[in-house]
Amino acid sequence: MEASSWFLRVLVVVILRGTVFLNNGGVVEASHEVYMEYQSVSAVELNHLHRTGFHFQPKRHWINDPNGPMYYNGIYHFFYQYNPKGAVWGNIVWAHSVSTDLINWKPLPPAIYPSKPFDQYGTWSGSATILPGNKPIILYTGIIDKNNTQVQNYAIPANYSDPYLQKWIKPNNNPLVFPVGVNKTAFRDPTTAWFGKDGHWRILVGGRRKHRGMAHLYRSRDFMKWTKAQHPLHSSAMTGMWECPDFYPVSLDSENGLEVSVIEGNIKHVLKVSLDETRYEYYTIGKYFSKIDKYVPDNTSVDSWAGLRYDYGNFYASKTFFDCGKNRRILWGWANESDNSIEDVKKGWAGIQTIPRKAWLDKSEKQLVQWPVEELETLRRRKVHLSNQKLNLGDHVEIKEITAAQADVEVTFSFPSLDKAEAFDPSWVNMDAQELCKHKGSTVQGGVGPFGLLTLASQHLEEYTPVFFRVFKAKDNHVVLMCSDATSSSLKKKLYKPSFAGFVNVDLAENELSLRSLIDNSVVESFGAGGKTCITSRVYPTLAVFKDAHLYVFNNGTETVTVENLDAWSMNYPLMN
Ligand SMILES: *[C@@H]1O[C@H](CO)[C@@H](O)[C@H](O)[C@H]1NC(C)=O
Ligand SMILES: *[C@@H]1O[C@H](CO)[C@@H](O)[C@H](O)[C@H]1NC(C)=O
Ligand SMILES: *[C@@H]1O[C@H](CO)[C@@H](O)[C@H](O)[C@H]1NC(C)=O
Ligand SMILES: *[C@@H]1O[C@H](CO)[C@@H](O)[C@H](O)[C@H]1NC(C)=O
Ligand SMILES: *[C@@H]1O[C@H](CO)[C@@H](O)[C@H](O)[C@H]1NC(C)=O
Ligand SMILES: *[C@H]1O[C@@H](CO)[C@H](O)[C@@H](O)[C@@H]1NC(C)=O
Repeated sequence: MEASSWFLRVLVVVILRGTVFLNNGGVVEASHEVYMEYQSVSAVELNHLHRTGFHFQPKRHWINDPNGPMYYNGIYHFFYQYNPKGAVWGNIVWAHSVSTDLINWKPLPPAIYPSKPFDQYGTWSGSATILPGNKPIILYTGIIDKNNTQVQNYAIPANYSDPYLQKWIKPNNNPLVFPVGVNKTAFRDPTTAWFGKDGHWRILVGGRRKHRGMAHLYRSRDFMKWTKAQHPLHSSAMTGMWECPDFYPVSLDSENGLEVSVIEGNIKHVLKVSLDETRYEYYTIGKYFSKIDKYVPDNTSVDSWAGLRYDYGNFYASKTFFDCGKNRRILWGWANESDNSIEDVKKGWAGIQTIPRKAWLDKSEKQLVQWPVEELETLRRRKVHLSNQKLNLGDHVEIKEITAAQADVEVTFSFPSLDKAEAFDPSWVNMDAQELCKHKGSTVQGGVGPFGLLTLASQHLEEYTPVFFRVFKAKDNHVVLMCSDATSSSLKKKLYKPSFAGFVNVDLAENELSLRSLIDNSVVESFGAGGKTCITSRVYPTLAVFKDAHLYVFNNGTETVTVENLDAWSMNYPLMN
């Protein structure tokens, strides 16, 4: 991904001796900034203030998309877009780390970097496929000229017996796919391949035709000679460039994951795309008609920028893989910074990966459910427990004796009834959740809610990132809003502080709502109602740091809320690159 975004179009911001000149160079379609001057400014000293403790990060510099995650001979491989020379986007290579538990990571030399005519201007995102005979192969996007022309290449391990697959070869019959009959600067991010009954492999490549986003489909018998299908697997009007498509089956019978070539049986399919224009992703649940190679979203899935999202916060360019070791599908996503590039250069690093999540189909069959991989729990240390704690209007109760800046919190709230729920104004129907949360923040008193956690809070609440629910009564049902609101997260002024939010499609018959938050210095990653709605916020407190960070449960609704159960743990540091 990241093609035209970072290169040709857009704002070119040139920084010279501390002076910022804005030079609007051409068609502005999105606002990604290319900091030419900083692309190769190596970090000298690292600022540890907001570095995360247990999220995936390299030692220094810029990272973006997760690439080619896979499980091979007992080892998890994780690749990612990385600038080895600086803390802003540029000089991108495929950095490589390995793990046996998805939590502790050992760094290896970059696996793929520009070196051949078919990738000399860039080695961008892609995916791994394990071919028959247990042979991994990577497909990735190469940039072949200054005009940003995109082709699809492959790489294979130099030595299949090397347990870490450290060295990768890019054979000379690359590229495998030229951009013929497609927009050549909007043609990237090949998926993992699946195998059809007709003996052909299939991959998707993200693209666009004018303003229609699409997943181009290619077929091959031998994985080397690829033919473009006449029609894309799927497309959607007015969505712009589709980056990082991901397409996989989900089981209707179990939470177990499925290998991507399972195309029949009691299953549905998921198609996820990353929208370059909004910098958000959405997915649909639907049916894959394998004989005609068409994907049709269910009529319960919204197929546009307003569709379901894995995560309603800083989360992009995600990718899943099937972990055959534990029979689960695992989701990785990139969480970018919310400060600016000048701050990133100063701190010497930018970007993290969210905690890998297990993903499966919800019982409603209308959405996915996500949960942090169980291995994360090995980092839990000191634990505090709270139960049966009543919270009246305006109460906030501190959860003490854990490291509140680096914690894992699971809590269940209950309320006696929904009678006091605020009315859902019919005019809000067209408002998105984030807009609603902006108006109905944690300090706007309600009926049932707002209640939840105040994370990364300073002692006197000069700073706090509230993660909370609010229940509304609509004409025929209740509407549950979940917010992760960065508005008051930092005393620093020039930061991106969005009121991220999503609706939670949950049955309130039990009068209960649960929440889990992974709090890690500059990130709060939250899972509402057992993982039905997830939100990641990047925040940079100035007071609520290290030992001075606090954690509270709170209620600001007129209905009394009870903390039925709360478990919170201090989180340890894993081995991190
Ligand atoms: C790049 O595009 C320009 C303008 O369309 C064209 O003149 C030039 O030949 C192209 N260069 C390459 C390497 O394709
Ligand atoms: C391949 O890796 C194995 C295991 O590390 C090693 O024993 C062998 O020497 C390697 N082969 C070559 C050609 O490097
Ligand atoms: C091709 O893609 C580029 C990059 O996204 C875009 O600027 C251009 O408008 C596209 N061309 C057409 C004809 O859609
Ligand atoms: C949606 O599809 C289901 C079957 O897949 C059908 O029973 C239902 O009537 C459809 N609903 C609408 C509104 O089209
Ligand atoms: C609850 O709302 C009041 C009134 O808006 C506000 O002053 C207070 O800070 C809120 N409490 C919390 C814990 O957010
Ligand atoms: C992350 O950073 C914020 C603030 O600069 C931007 O608004 C987002 O568009 C950006 N997200 C991605 C995926 O690049």
